[in-house]
Amino acid sequence: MSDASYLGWPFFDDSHRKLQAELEAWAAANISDDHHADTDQACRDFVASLGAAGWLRYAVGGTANGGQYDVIDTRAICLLRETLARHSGLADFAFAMQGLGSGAVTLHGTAEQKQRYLTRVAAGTAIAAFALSEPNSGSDVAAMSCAARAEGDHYVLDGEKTWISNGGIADFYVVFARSGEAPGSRGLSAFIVDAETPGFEIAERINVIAPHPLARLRFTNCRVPKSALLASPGQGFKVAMQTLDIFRTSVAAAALGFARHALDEALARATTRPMFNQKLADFQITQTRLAQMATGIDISALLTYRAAWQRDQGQNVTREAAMAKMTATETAQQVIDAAVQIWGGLGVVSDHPVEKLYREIRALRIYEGATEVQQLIIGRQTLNAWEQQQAAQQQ
Ligand code: COS
Repeated sequence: MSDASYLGWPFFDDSHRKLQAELEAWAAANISDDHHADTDQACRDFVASLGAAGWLRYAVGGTANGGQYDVIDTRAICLLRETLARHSGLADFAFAMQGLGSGAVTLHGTAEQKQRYLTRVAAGTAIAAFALSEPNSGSDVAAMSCAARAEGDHYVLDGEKTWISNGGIADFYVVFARSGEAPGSRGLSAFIVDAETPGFEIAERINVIAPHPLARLRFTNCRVPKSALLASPGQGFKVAMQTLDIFRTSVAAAALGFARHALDEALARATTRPMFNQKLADFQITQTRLAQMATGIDISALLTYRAAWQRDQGQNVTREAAMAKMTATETAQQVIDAAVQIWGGLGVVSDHPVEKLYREIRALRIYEGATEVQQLIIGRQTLNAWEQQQAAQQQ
């Protein structure tokens, strides 16, 4: 069992501690991180079991639509992701994508959209996906070219999306497209597209180092009713950013879960491996490495739960979420690398726990805003704050 002393931090209340304890017990009894021969099926199974056990209720907002609370509790989803990630990367993925894929519906859906989609997402009977990236527009969201033109009571979508998690198994996709109200970021809109909509197809399934359902999507004359629009036309960029503001913090939490698992593995090895008539853990060089791992984990946890707590207070967290995501994912990569080193040759054997973590962590430094995008966000916000301070002093 990993260090749980952080649960005593003032960011949490008793409901969070209870949630974490119950989830830990459930995960220990129900989650297996064995090799999954069929990743799609494993993912569907995780969604179904997380839904049946009630954990997906935390991924959506609105008690009338199956949500645990009216507003998503960011600390709860972070604790869920951290705990699930410690047990299984794919279980965490299944939970996270239900939240990210339906986040825009929670934030901006009409009562009808929420009832139709969120209820099933929370029950684990519908799988959600978030379709933002394109072959030529990943970090630069405002450059997207997938088009949505209004035609009578419909919008017609044409173009492609790529790197779409749950692509191929999702029941619906929240798709961002250029509707053209204005150039750049002010001319995008968000739509809910059901997987069976004519004109929608999976163009390609993509295999990655830590297998999970992933695809390139193609829209060809794909007609969706105007009732599928989320928020107002032209608001798509902000809808995407607001969704990412919630879930980027939870990516940090998942990285934290992976890092805690890696430290546990490293400790188990270091305290039992005989070497030069003592144990690996008796060498100061090992202790130094363990100290760096433990400190990096606490730094990540502080930033992650600061951002989560701040959002739960109703404050803007664009900067804090970026700091948490950047730090926790980069640190987890280092912690896991150190765990592999401590395990030596065994650490690179296929499907060894630390070898799996080594593959699992890599994508987190890229998706939902690469580290470089987080740096851009933090840098811009730091400069803005400085300029505002200067302007206020000059008045
Ligand atoms: N919440 C609400 N509104 C936001 C926002 C946020 N978090 N961030 C930006 N906006 C608004 C801005 O206020 C601005 O509004 P106005 O047009 O009214 O002035 C508008 O959105 C455009 O913002 P900005 O000028 O900062 O946009 P940029 O095109 O420069 O892009 C980055 C900013 C790079 C931060 C953005 O494109 C991004 O996050 N990229 C990474 C995307 C990503 O995570 N991709 C992975 C896909 S999910 S796996």
